[in-house]
Amino acid sequence: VRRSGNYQPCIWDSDYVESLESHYVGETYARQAEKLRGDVRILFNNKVEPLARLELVDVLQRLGLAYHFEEEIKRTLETIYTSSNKWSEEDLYATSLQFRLLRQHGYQVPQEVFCSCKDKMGNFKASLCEDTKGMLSWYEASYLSLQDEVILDEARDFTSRHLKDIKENIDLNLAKQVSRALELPLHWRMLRLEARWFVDIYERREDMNPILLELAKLDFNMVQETHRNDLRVMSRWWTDLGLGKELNFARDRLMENFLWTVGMTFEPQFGYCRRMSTKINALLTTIDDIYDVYGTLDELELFTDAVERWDINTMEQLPDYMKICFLALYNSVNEMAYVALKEQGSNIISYLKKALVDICKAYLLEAKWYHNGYKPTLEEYLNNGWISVAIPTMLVHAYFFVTKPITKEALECMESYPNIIRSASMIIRFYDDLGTSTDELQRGDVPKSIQCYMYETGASEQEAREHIQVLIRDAWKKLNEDRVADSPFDQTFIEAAVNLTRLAQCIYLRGDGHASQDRETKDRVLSLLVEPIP
Ligand code: F3P
Ligand code: MN
Ligand code: MN
Ligand code: MN
Ligand code: MN
Repeated sequence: VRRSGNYQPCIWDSDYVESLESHYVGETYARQAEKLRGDVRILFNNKVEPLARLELVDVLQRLGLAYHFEEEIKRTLETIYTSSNKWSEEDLYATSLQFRLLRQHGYQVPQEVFCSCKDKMGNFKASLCEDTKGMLSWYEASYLSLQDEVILDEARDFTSRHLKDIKENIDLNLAKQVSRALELPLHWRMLRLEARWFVDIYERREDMNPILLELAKLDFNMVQETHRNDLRVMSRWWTDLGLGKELNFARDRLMENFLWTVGMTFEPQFGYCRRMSTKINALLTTIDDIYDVYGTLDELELFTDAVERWDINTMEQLPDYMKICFLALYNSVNEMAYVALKEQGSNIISYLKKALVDICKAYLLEAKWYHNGYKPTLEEYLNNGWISVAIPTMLVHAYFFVTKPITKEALECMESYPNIIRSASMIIRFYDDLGTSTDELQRGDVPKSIQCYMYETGASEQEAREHIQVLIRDAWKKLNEDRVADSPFDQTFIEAAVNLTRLAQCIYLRGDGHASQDRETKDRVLSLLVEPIP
């Protein structure tokens, strides 16, 4: 007997999505933005104090404007890095800010810069706690830790413990930042959502610079406009494709699938990447439901075989509902390969196909486990789970959408999935399981990481969830190392992997934000894609 995911219907009407209007287009806005960017460049020259320059970089990043000032930011940090062997030991706030920004941009800065925070007994000085701004800055810095950095682990514990305790009447804006940071550190947050939030905070700050504020609002709205354009096109594509309606056991989630791509690369020039990645996401979400929910084991073997052979003749063996899905995948992916061949002269079809075969095999293995009632160990589950979470497949495709030229070195590296992809995927598997496994088990599914750990160790669900949180923290340290390690990939691709991790954290923070259509999921779409900043 066939199952259904019993997912809520899609709440977004495609006519509504396609009729969303454009406001922030045309010469006037473009010229205004250009002028403001020029004004900000002057700010870079005016600020001489290292701390003031670091703060400018920080604010630009938080406002979502850093991508316009990459050169200026690079030069600023380079100067600070080379000229400062002196870390201002007196100022926890400045030291932490400098540490965080330098590490974020790939500079090697030792954790030992925080040694001066300890007393002779090796404990952090109690007096530090009085400096809330410094503690917050230090807390955020501690999330850039690498593996085996004990001082930073201690700093994270120390700062989070004391930030939770702050009750004195501190500045309201600062209090808001503290509670938000305690929920999730800046380093883990989805960029666009953070920018949207920070614009409101920044507006109320005493030291607010009106030029930065105006540019931040205008730029956010102009970027949102390009996203809306991509979204309209993809909504039309999805509606015409008709899979969401045809396969009514599956999630019909164009908006959410699109949101993943905005989380991955938001900059206006990557529209092609967003559009093609939306196709991949929508197809994978549907195929995932075929394997997890609807298909029989025999059918799933046939589908996996069809993808492996990548031959339309094998379509004949598939049941009708799979035929339409297979052909949609086959046509979409071949078209992506066609564009790469035409524009870059690279034949990438075997790479795309391999990524698809890998995920179908991972899906199939989970389906076998489920149908046989098999309970894998956590390790066994994760060896497969980092692929079945779809991130490797998404990122291999995304590589081709953002990279010019495609290099032989990167291709070779891609075949066996580089560490940056592995680390990001593993973290996202954990986030996904924390957010979705309750519903999944109710629906009938393999044990996810939480349950595997429970069976293996006899832990309670609560303990298992805490254990997964520890694994996430460790995996982030690995990801921090991978993102600055030597690799044949450019920064856009590397940051895409990190950004996907941030997005997943946000999607799954309070449940299954990919499938559910609740208030929070809806608000996220509205504030990022629909409503401009007033
Ligand atoms: C991992 C999945 C999905 C969400 C991934 C997001 C995409 C493809 C945009 C579908 F493929 O979530 P789900 O929770 O059902 O994955 P799982 O691997 O747990 O079945
Ligand atoms: Mn549907
Ligand atoms: Mn699933
Ligand atoms: Mn699945
Ligand atoms: Mn899941």
